[in-house]
Amino acid sequence: MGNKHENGTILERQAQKLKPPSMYQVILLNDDYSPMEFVVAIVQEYFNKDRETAMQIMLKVHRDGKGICGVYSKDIALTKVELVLTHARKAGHPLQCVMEEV
Ligand code: TYC
Repeated sequence: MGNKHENGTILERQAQKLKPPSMYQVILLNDDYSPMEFVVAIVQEYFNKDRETAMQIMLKVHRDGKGICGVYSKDIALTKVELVLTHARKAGHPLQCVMEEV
């Protein structure tokens, strides 16, 4: 009854406070030892890129020291970093993968 108006007021206050979730870039870092073909395969497998795009990202990392593989919500970005690092360590490569808030 009279609550209707109060609830409406509360919902409006909450709506004003809502912010879109932060997004995170997942970034590969260059090193001297990870094979180029291995990095291309990682970018294809975990970041859903075709071979040409994966090659371009790998070459950018190789030349510039780092490169963005994708932008994701926090939990997805964290999972991708973990999966890439686990795969790289199991394969015996020192590939580094980090996330940065956009
Ligand atoms: N620099 C590596 C080489 O010459 C290739 C490489 C590219 C490594 C990208 C890591 O994230 C990387 N074999």
